[in-house]
Amino acid sequence: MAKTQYNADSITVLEGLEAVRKRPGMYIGSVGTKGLNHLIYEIVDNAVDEHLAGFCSEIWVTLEADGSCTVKDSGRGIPVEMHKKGVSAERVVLATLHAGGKFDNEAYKTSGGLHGVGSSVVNALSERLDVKIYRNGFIYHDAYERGVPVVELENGLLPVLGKTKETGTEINFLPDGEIFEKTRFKAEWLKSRLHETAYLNPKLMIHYLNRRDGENEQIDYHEPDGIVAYVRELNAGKEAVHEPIYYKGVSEKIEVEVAIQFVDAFEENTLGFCNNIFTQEGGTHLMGFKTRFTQLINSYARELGILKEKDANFTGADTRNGMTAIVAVKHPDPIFEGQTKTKLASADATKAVFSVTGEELTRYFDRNLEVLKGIIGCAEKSAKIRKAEEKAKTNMLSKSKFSFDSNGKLANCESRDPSRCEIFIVEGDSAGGSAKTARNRQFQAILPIRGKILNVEKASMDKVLGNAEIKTMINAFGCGFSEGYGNDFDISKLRYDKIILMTDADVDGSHIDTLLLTFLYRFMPELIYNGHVYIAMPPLYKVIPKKGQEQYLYDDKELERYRKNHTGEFTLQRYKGLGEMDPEQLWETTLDPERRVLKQVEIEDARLASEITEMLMGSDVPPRRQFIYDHADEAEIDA
Ligand code: 0RA
Repeated sequence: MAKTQYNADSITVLEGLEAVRKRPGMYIGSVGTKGLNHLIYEIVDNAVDEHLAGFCSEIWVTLEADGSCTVKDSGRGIPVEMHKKGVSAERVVLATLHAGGKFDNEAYKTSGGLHGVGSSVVNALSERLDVKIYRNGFIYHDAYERGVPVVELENGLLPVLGKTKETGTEINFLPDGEIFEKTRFKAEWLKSRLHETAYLNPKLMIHYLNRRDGENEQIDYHEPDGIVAYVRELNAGKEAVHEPIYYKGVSEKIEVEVAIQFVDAFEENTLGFCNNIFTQEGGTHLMGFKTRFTQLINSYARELGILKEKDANFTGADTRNGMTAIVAVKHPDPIFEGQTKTKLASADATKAVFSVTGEELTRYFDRNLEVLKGIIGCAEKSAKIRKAEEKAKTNMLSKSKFSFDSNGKLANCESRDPSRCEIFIVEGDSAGGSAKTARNRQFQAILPIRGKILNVEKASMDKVLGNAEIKTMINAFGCGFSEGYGNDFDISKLRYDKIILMTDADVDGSHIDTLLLTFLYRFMPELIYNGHVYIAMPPLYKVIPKKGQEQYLYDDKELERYRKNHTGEFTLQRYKGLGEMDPEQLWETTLDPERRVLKQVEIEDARLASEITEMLMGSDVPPRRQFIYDHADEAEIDA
């Protein structure tokens, strides 16, 4: 009698999860490392929902030694009671695909993961998933394999493991190697995400524990100062113009919370969130904030006589020069759009943020005149530079618009079909020369660059645009560029499907990669987001055995493996740089699409990259090297 009854309902249940296994990308974005990490975020988001509903103060996230992940929370516990479908509600939560809101519960409307789905998706994509529920004084247990329950129910209800005074949910899951390309969670991304969650939920305590071999680490994320602390952290190490400004309010049933702090720098860093979700592509909430902020600064500047009657208004970008801001809204029923569904589209969010910002910032500036003057000072600086640079830009572009290669170094390819074309940015003239000989001129263009390119973080706009290397790249790519003050970028004009950085496998080469990536990130970020940027991986060694095949080895691990698996005598040739390879070798190892190894540059998210870029371009060298090395294994291999 204790046997599980598979009735019609449970069959549809299984079909529901099959859909997830068939098209995982639809539910978690991708089956790469990003999608893999997303599994953890789905469960954590559910726990955060419990927090938002007022029932959960702590979350424990553990990367286990066996490669699985455990997420435990002190919420109410997933309901275990009999559901109208005839089984424990837990089975309905974990084994049915929920279209949208969880359990028709109004309290849950302000929550939700990126794709609006829940734990059942994680269940479907896990080789195994084990759940313990602390509720009603008991610990209940259930388990699944690839979404299929493997625990027998008793009259439809879960078995009890024991008694408890606690409440909450504990889910341990192992991602399915049949679904994911790699099953190793990226700890750095997870930590960054958990920290962000802590900033956005100041009353929440998140315990992170890494038990994986050689990585043991334990961090508690608790940020009682919330987004004010977040802004401080983003600005750490920079010269602040004032103490952070904080305000919140409710309008149109939308909760609005904002923290702002200006620093003495020519950059803007405004991050938007809706219901705890980072809106990478921005949206209506930021629009409302920016519009009202610009209006306020302009009207105050006139009132104070800083802008005279004849003066033009500050532009929006002027008023945000040096700004770091977080705009977080809680929307009862948000609409997301955009390529990655991370752009808030709800029109009422514009109104709400506009109105709360107008009211609260006016109140603040009226009482803090010095802060206001400091912020207007940032706008004045920006306007001055903008005017000078607009001039420089017109001069520069009018000179070079139609000269395709301003210093004659580019060896372009013959094809004009961008989907086939590749451009190699090659370090050094000698490697550049070899590459020009070695390439397939049909579709491979070579652009040699000499030494270290300009550090765009430190240089002014006219200097950047005056730099020969950069000018040549902009002209060669053909898609223009975007920068704080204007946007001429048009990806549809891109002349090459792949932009491949080809530098020596040493620290100098990595430094050049970093400078090039910084340039691309700042001026043409879409190229990175859309996966057009690659790093070529030239081999480190060539082994020439007495008997048998010569072979290229791409890193020390491969060499180690080779030594283990080969007994005979062999000569080992170490390449110090690309320049040491003759054209034929260069073709075989680095240019030939059939044999080369490329890493696609993937930026997990713009924030992380921007932080790293700034950190890198600071004056101290050690973290810079560290990044370069760390970054090297981040990118996914595209052989
Ligand atoms: C459905 C309904 C309720 C809570 C949950 C699901 C829930 C899911 C997860 C996933 C991880 N931790 C979780 N905690 C709770 C409402 C519970 C109630 O009304 O008692």
